[in-house]
Amino acid sequence: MALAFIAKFAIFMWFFPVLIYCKIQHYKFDVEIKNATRLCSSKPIVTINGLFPGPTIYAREDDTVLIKVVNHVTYNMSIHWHGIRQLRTGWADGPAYITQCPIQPGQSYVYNFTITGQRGTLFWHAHILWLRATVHGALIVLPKAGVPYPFPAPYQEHVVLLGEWWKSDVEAVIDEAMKSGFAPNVSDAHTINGLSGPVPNCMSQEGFTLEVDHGKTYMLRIINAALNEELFFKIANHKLTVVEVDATYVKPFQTNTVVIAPGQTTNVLVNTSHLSGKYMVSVSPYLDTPIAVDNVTASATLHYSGTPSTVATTLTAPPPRNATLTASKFINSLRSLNSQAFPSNVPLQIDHSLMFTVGLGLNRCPDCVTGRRVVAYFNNVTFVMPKIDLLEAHYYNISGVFTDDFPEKPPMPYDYTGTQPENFATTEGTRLYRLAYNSTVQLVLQDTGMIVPEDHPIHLHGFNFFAVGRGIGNFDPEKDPKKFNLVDPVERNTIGVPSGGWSAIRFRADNPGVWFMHCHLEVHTTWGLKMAFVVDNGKGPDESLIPPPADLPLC
Ligand SMILES: *[C@@H]1O[C@H](CO)[C@@H](O)[C@H](O)[C@H]1NC(C)=O
Ligand SMILES: *[C@@H]1O[C@H](CO)[C@@H](O)[C@H](O)[C@H]1NC(C)=O
Ligand SMILES: *[C@@H]1O[C@H](CO)[C@@H](O)[C@H](O)[C@H]1NC(C)=O
Ligand SMILES: *[C@@H]1O[C@H](CO)[C@@H](O)[C@H](O)[C@H]1NC(C)=O
Ligand SMILES: *[C@@H]1O[C@H](CO)[C@@H](O)[C@H](O)[C@H]1NC(C)=O
Ligand SMILES: *[C@@H]1O[C@H](CO)[C@@H](O)[C@H](O)[C@H]1NC(C)=O
Ligand SMILES: *[C@@H]1O[C@H](CO)[C@@H](O)[C@H](O)[C@H]1NC(C)=O
Ligand SMILES: *[C@@H]1O[C@H](CO)[C@@H](O)[C@H](O)[C@H]1NC(C)=O
Ligand SMILES: *[C@@H]1O[C@H](CO)[C@@H](O)[C@H](O)[C@H]1NC(C)=O
Ligand SMILES: *[C@@H]1O[C@H](CO)[C@@H](O)[C@H](O)[C@H]1NC(C)=O
Ligand SMILES: [Cu+2]
Repeated sequence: MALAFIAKFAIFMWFFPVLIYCKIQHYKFDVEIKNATRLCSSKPIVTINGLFPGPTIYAREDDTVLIKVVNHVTYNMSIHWHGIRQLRTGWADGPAYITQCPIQPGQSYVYNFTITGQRGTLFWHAHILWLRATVHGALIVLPKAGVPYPFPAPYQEHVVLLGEWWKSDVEAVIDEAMKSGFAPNVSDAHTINGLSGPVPNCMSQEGFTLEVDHGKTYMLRIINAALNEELFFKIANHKLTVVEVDATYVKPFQTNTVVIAPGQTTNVLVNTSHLSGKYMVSVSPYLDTPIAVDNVTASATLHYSGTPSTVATTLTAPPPRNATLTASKFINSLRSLNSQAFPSNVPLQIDHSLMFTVGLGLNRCPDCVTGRRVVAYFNNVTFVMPKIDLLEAHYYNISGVFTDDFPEKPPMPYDYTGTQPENFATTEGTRLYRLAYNSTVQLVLQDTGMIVPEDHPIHLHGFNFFAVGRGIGNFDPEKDPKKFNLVDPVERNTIGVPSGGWSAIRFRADNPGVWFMHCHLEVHTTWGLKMAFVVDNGKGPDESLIPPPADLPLC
């Protein structure tokens, strides 16, 4: 794996000059079953081009990317280009039944999008069933040719993809949970670039090795592609300088520990200031409420060139799973660059002031083992997936697929983080919230204690947003907005709503289409923690959704 990784990197360096001149990047993704053999368990997995993790996509800002996805497996497939804004090209966004019907077995679809106004580390992943467990890879957007990073150029860059591994088939795991009505099994191991390192009760003990030279600066593009777990990332005896999250630059700051939720990316600079040695890289879960977690630490090695492999690795102790202060300190350190070249255009006038509760509930389920099933909601609405995609329903005015009456406030206000209502039931529906083109939104996401408070990483498609505020307890509409950061709030596409607390975001609806918003813990998405915004076309020439491509899959 290490060799394959280095080889891929070498290929990238080799093709680097090509990228400078090509405005169109072509990729072919063959969806195939491959037998994974170098991991915790050997089993057939769904892959792209037989690789786990999948291939890295490289492009530059302003490039058009064409990816032909050919489905050779028996599962339906769709792929999401996570964090790509897809300006007017919602047809290429990827979530199944939201912006497209699935690519069915034997079919293909060309994702066609142009990367505008973005550069940095993103990733791609399957957006159907639980297939993203193994169907994911990095998507690197380099700055325009000749445009430097707003920090000293690193000597080398490396992708560090974090994931979760189940010994069982992931679809069997979620199917079993849906039948029982309760939580699915947690994973058996975490992975760093597809390898777990030594893990109890696992077949492979192999770990990823990053070869480094002394006295250089390396940039690590860390991506959390795990299904259900927020993660801590550390390197023994090395400080990390954070320079970017979710493909937006941040004011650099130093930390020992990165916290990263599923759906988030973080670029860090690492100085190889030691003369030699082997240093442990640890990846461990962050979950600060008493529910089951895969508590197995994944490890990789930072290996200084010339250090004999017999030398003992310098270890690091991962933070405890409930290290809330470590996580909060990291999150509170994030500030957007807000420079002349990269201004923070935070909306100051708000057209839609929204508040959504985020949490879990319990509904009747005659077919489930106990007659009940855990569900999840925004504003007490458990989202029901439609039979055809919402974007086509919107574009072709097909009635009966969705309504646009998603509640702008919780239907029944109560002490969200205090005593919970006795009734944990939710309503079920396919309800969207409608926005006029270029209108502005403030959205307060309020966690509830229903069943259990929990940190929810909420991901919005089609936009970046500014994280203007965050707090513990119930949001106070009088006091809390006074403390909002409207100057240099971090800009991102996935935000953690702290357990028993709230996060406030702002964005401008300058992208027509239907845009999914959901928890990036896959189990919560499955349970219904999802909704969508429908953004109408504007009046100007470049303010309308483009027509659907001819090969858009049919339902
Ligand atoms: C996958 O690998 C395992 C262990 O090496 C082997 O037992 C199994 O037959 C293989 N399956 C396939 C489909 O190749
Ligand atoms: C990609 O989409 C653009 C419109 O956004 C269109 O002009 C172009 O022909 C498409 N390319 C392919 C190969 O389909
Ligand atoms: C889930 O875990 C239970 C208990 O360890 C085990 O019996 C069951 O087979 C697991 N389910 C799957 C799908 O692996
Ligand atoms: C890493 O090295 C660069 C260049 O020597 C220096 O500017 C920077 O402060 C160093 N960072 C850390 C975390 O030591
Ligand atoms: C992980 O969880 C298992 C069972 O839940 C427990 O037995 C074990 O001690 C835990 N390990 C660590 C390192 O916390
Ligand atoms: C974290 O969990 C440990 C072990 O369960 C406990 O001793 C400690 O008090 C907890 N720390 C916090 C900050 O909750
Ligand atoms: C859908 O309805 C809108 C507004 O009524 C109209 O402008 C548009 O042409 C209709 N589209 C189709 C495909 O019928
Ligand atoms: C959610 O909706 C259900 C079904 O209408 C209702 O019984 C319940 O009281 C509502 N709960 C809240 C917190 O709004
Ligand atoms: C969007 O609204 C802002 C603020 O009102 C305005 O400055 C801008 O020109 C508008 N953009 C478009 C494309 O209409
Ligand atoms: C695949 O998607 C199509 C279109 O929505 C659907 O009819 C079919 O049942 C799906 N197949 C499977 C195996 O889920
Ligand atoms: Cu969640």
